[in-house]
Amino acid sequence: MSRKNKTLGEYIIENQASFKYTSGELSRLINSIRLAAKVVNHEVNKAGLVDIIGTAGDTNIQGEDQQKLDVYANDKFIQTLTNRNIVCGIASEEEDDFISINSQDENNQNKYVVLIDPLDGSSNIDVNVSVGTIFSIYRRITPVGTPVKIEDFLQKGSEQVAAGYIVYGTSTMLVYTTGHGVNGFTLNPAIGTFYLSHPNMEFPKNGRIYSVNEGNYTHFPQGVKNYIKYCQMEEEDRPYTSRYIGSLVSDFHRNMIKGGVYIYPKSSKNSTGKLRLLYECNPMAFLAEQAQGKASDGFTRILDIKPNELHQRVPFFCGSKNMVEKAEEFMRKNP
Ligand code: P6P
Repeated sequence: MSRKNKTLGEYIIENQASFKYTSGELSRLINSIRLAAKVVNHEVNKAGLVDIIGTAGDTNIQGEDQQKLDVYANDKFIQTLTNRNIVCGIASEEEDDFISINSQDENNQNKYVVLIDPLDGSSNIDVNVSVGTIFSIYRRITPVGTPVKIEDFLQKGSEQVAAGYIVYGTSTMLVYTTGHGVNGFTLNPAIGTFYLSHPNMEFPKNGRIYSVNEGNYTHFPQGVKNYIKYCQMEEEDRPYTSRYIGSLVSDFHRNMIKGGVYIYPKSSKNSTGKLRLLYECNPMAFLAEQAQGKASDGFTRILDIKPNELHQRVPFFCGSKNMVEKAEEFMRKNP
């Protein structure tokens, strides 16, 4: 059991050896994400004070208004990862295509690519509700020293070497895994240091919280409707509590601590659901499984889905293992 109050830097050094095939590069990569998280956190926390709220005028590839903090967070993470010369490529939910980072340079020995959702839940920004950053890290599969290619980014989620999120909430936390469990670090803003506050985070096998946007109820598959009614029935440990923040990172984080299930299903409005496989579902699924939880599209394990394009969307059922499996049972009966 890791000692609490250890700093993130100390933790990374201590666990360096347990991470296979790294020459310290992954540690430097996590450290650069730590720096970007502190910079973005500073802006998120003062968003109400400066003219950084409001749409940046553009819309991203998802057709969503880009809030200025979206743009700022995207730029900061890309800039930090580029300046530290650690990765050979970056893909962002806010960018139409992936970005090569000097990968055409035959001397570029960097072997990791990073996929990010720089500010998830951004519609919550100007109502002062928590938002988050999600990141996902793979080793490139094309030869080092050659230009990075789309196949480096379209790997199955099971190939991730690390994944995590920053939640900018009542406190700012960085939660991540490198395949050896999930650990949470809380930022002390007074000194700008992350401390290990939540070692070995795990989803309770059961929970009594379900997170779904019930405003879309009439558009849901019958199996989801039946599962929601199951949650609401006066029976056994039910009815459950409905909690939906509109920010995946926040709902996921609460459910991991208290037990619960998050569902964003397909619907008659979104035939493949809303969440992005590469930038949201794969990293959160890796974390969920490392925290003894489960993540599927209602039928198939998320980490087994072979992506076919950067902005692919999938239905998402994620959280306490027994709750996800109960929801999957309803989906099998009424897909
Ligand atoms: P809706 C934010 O845009 C997001 O991707 C997740 O963070 C969040 O859970 C979901 O979409 C909210 O979507 O359609 O319920 O507003």
